[in-house]
Amino acid sequence: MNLLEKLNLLAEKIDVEVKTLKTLEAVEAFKIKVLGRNGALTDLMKELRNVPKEEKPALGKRANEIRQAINEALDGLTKEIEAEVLQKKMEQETIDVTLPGQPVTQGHPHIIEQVMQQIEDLFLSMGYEIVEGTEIVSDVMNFERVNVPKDHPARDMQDSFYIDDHHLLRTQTSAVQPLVLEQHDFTKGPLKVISPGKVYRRDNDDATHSHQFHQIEGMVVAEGITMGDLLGTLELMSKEIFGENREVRFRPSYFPFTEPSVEVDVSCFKCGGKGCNVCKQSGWIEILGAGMIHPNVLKMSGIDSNKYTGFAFGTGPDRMAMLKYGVNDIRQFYLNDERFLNQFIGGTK
Ligand code: FA5
Ligand code: MG
Repeated sequence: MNLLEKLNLLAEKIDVEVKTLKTLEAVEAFKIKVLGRNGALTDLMKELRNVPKEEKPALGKRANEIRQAINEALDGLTKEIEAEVLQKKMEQETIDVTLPGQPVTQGHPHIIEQVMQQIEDLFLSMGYEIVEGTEIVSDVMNFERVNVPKDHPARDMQDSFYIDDHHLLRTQTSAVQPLVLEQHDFTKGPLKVISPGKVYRRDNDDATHSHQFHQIEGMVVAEGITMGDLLGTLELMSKEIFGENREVRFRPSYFPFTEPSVEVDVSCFKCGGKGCNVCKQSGWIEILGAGMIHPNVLKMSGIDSNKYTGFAFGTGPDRMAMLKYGVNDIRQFYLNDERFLNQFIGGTK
């Protein structure tokens, strides 16, 4: 077989083989097999050296035609395969707008936050201001300035987390009282303030006690404020949170910073007053302490206690949320179990 015949035979074989190539990898491999350094066509070109001079131009031309035809065929094939790959990818990735979307989880305020907001709204509507205190306070503000000196036995009721000898995590929002009292300008009108926030105690956790909980302090100071104002205010708040029909009782109590003092209890939601493990068999759950601000507290903040009187209260929103929603263990609020929390998405009203 002469070289021209060999070239033509190769061209025919290539025509057939090109049609079987299906992937970019196969195209590339085929190109090397034919046009590479030891490729089939390259090998035939080497034989050109041995043919008579006058035959060389025609054979060279034929060889070049074949090479060009192969290149064109393979380029075209490459484009076709690439287009097919793209098409497949687009088909696979098309968005089906009729499929249901990914659900978006929407958060909601924690149940205690909801109760606190409800209390805040009530007092804002009555013209109270909201002030924020800090959670780390001095021993002076948490205790001494509210009439609880160093050796006072009342300190035992509020065992505390100390940070150093003089600072602690506040055990009560009453720690804001001295600051609020000393800053108020009575020529501008009465003092009416609430102060919500977290407080901390070394209490042993049980169904109604947590080592971290919330309080909302309330204070009203002006000329002529009486115990009647306090009781009316507390009754209003209880009705707002628990409705008209829940039983609420006032019980005489003791706080070093109020005189006289009261505590407010709400009938236990679980036993209805008979006594059970939630209410410690008493039938009642305490929600707040309150009283008429002790003259010593006013005096220590530079207020004339003969001219001005006032009341203060410290409510526990955690306990209120328990009572309002029948939650039988305060620790549920702090476990962050969504199954529990998601029961209260609806709001408090
Ligand atoms: C006080 O903390 C006083 N500062 C309240 C006060 C303010 C009295 C102003 C007079 C004038 P007491 O320790 O009783 O008082 O706590 C108040 C309320 O906080 C309780 O009625 C209860 O609702 C809540 N509370 C107390 N300890 C805990 C606790 N460990 N876990 C959850 N709630 C608590
Ligand atoms: Mg108490």
